[in-house]
Amino acid sequence: MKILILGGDGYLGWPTAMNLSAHGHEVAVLDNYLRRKLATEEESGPLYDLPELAERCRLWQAHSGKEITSYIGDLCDWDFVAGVFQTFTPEAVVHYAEQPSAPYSMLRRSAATLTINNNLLATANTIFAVRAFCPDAHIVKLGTMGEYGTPNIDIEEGWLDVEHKGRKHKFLYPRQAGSLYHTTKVMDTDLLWFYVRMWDLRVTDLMQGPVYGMMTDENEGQPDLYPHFAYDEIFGTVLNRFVVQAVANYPLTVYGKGGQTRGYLNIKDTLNCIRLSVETPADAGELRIFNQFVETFSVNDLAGRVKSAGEQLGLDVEIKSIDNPRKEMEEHYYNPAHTGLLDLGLEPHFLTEEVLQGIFAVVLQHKDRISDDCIFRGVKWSRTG
Ligand code: USQ
Repeated sequence: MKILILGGDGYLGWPTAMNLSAHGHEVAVLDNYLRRKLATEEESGPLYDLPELAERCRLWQAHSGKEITSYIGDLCDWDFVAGVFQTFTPEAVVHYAEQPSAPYSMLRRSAATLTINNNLLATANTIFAVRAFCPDAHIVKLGTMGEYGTPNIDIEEGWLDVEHKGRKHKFLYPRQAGSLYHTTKVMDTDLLWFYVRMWDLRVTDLMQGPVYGMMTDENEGQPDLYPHFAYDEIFGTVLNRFVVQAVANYPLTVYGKGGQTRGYLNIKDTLNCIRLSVETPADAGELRIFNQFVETFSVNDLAGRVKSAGEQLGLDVEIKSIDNPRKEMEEHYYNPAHTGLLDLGLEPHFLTEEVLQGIFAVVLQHKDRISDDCIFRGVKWSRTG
C-alpha cells in the first residue's frame, strides 16, 4: 500500500515508517520538525543526536535497499498539504503529527495555544486533504488512552451502549482528559467522528498508552536508525525517564502516591498495532476505535521494576516520592478493555527484566549526555503553577 506518515520524524513516526517499508509498503514521511524545535527551545535535549529525515531515509536505503520519501513542511499550511497529497495520493495516512506532550501543553499560555492550533488544524487539514485527493484512503489516527481519564467504571474500546429512560443508543465512550494536550486528542476524535458521519471517511482512532523502549526489528545494531529518546520532564515518558534516572543515580521521580495506573506498551507493539490497523482498513463511514496497550502498571510498579533491573546491573537505585506537579488521581480504579488489536493478530511483547536491561544497555552508552537539570522542573497543572 502507499502509506503517508504524518509526523514521520517523531519517536514513533520514524520507526513506523521503517517497519511499514520493511513489510513491503511504499512509504512517505512528512514532518516540520516542530518536536525538535520545541525541545531545543525548552532546553530539553535528547539522550543522543539523530540526523534529519533526508539523511535518515538515505541511511535506511543503504541498510535495507528500500526507499522512503520525505516531505518537509507544516501540516497547518494548506498549500503544502495539498501538494503532498496530490503528488503521493496515499491509500493510508498514519497521523502522528501533533504536539505530543502533556506537560508542554500546561507550561504557559503560548504553549497551550500552540498545542490547540497545531493539533486541531493538523487533523482538520488531514481530513480535508483526504476528502479532496484520496477520499477512499484510510486515516489511522494516534489518539491516547488519556482521552478517557480514569473513570470509576470499566473503560470500553471507544464506544458505550447507554440505556436511558427505556431507550438505547451507542455513544462515544465519555471522555474527561487530564491535560490540555489530552483534551486536543478528544477534540480530534470529535472532528473525525463528525466527518466520518458527513463524508463517509474510513478512520481508525488508536487510544494509545505510554510507550517505552527504542529498539525495533528494523534498527537492531543501527544506532543511526534509532528513534528520538527523551528523558526530560516535558517530552520523556515515565518508564524511559526512570531508566535514565537510574543510570544517572537520580532518585526515581514517583509523583505523589504513585498509584496512577496506565496501559503501557513496548515500541515494537506500537509498530505492529499500526501495521495491523493499516492492513485491515476500517469500512467507509466507520470510526473504529482500539485501545492500544498490552499491560497495565502503576507508577510504583514501574519504579520497582526499574530498581530491580538496575540493581541486577550493579546500579544503586533509589525511589523517591515527590509532590505531584500534576492534578490527577493517585489511587483509582482502572480496567480498560483491549481486545480489538489482539483480535487483529497482535502478539504482545511484555515488560520483562530482559527488555528493561536492553533499554538500560543503550542508556548506559550515553550516560555522559544525561543532564540532571532537565530531569525535573515541576511543570504545574494547577492555576497557580
Ligand atoms: N509520572 C511520574 N513520574 C514521572 C513522570 C510521570 O510519576 O517522572 C506519572 C504521571 O504523573 C502519570 C504517569 O506517570 O500519572 C504517566 O505519565 P507520562 O509522562 O509517561 O505520560 P503522559 O503525560 O500521560 O503522556 C504520554 C505521552 C502522550 C500519550 C500518553 C498516553 O507523552 O503522548 O498520549 O502518554 S496516556 O498516558 O495513556 O494518556
